[in-house]
Amino acid sequence: MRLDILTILPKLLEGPFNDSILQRAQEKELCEIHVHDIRSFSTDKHRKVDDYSFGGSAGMVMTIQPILDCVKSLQKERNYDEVIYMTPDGEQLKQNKANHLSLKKNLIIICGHYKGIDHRLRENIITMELSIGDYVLSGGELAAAVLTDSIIRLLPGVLNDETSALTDSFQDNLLAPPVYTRPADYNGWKVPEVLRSGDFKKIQEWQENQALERTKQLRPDLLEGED
Ligand code: 6GU
Repeated sequence: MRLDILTILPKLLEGPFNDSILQRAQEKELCEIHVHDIRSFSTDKHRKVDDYSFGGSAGMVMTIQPILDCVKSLQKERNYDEVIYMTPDGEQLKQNKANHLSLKKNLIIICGHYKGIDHRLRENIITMELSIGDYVLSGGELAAAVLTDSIIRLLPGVLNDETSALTDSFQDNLLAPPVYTRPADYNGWKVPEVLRSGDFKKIQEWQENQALERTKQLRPDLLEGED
């Protein structure tokens, strides 16, 4: 899988992509992540990437030219499955969307700033608009990092058996059961006996039951819809 991320703040994305699981996935050549500085595509002599909003509402708007030129230069090289725009008014990212995107080959992700990008880009080149929740971030970069992490960890070979994504919360619309490690008794705080019984069937039943009960209690909405 190849991800091309367009941003005016490339430095913001260096941290998340150059550590831990995302770094290892790239080193193992399971994915390529390319960060592009939108500003370097600006034909303006001051490398401007934004301008005043028509109609006079407060705040600057990201202009068409540098973003469109960057997207077009990428699309000349290869076919992209989606051109994703990160925006608080997009569809909220859920596990099923991450699963779906992890099967794609090439994705472009555009990070918005200021009051957003010129709406004509959204009408003409964007194929998917995603938000990561009902709150506003200063820009799309952190949201793009969240999206990227949620996709890359699902690629075959990125996680080992012990960290397998199959046992994550949300994969089956259930929260994960509680987990414990040694010591079995920490000054009187005890691990549930069943987990130490060695009875695999009983342990599995307990975990399934805990997952269901915790979901009912903490996230009953997950049990209602398909999302
Ligand atoms: Cl994708 N962008 C911004 N700026 N804020 C957000 C978001 C995205 N998702 C939630 N809040």
